[in-house]
Amino acid sequence: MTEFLKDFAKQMQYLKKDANLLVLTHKKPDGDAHCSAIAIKLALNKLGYKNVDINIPNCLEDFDFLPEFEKVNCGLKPKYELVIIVDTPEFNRVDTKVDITKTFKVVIDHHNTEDFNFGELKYVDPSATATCEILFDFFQQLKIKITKDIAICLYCGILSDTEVNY
Ligand SMILES: [Mn+2]
Repeated sequence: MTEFLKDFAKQMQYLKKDANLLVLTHKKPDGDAHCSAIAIKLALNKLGYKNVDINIPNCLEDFDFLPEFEKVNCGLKPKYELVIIVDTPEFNRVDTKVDITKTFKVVIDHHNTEDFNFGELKYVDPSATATCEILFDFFQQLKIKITKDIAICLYCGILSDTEVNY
């Protein structure tokens, strides 16, 4: 993760705190998709980025207990300066109508695939049970405080991808 962290930090320093950032995930979003997208948004807010939108076109009401769920799909803009895509390694699985073809893409995922076919900056760890598990380490490394809201997202994402249903 060290190399990714270095590249990520470098990329972020080009952005002003009021830059428009977008978070996306895959079609037919599952628990880890919803949770990791919201967790990233909350973390970017903690880093001082104020304008972070989340686009999950077919987001599920099942997840309306998640923090800031009501902000998903709100305030979408035609263009973004950076997009973070979670939980999918395939460009054709990314779900959005926003044109991101020319936008700098950061991809974070845990799927074991050779079809990892996009992203200017990517981090994949197939040994992780969920993208949310990767995010826990990522946030720790970035010294982002794991708030209650972030913890709810990470916990639910891991629970959802490990099929542990208490
Ligand atoms: Mn997942």
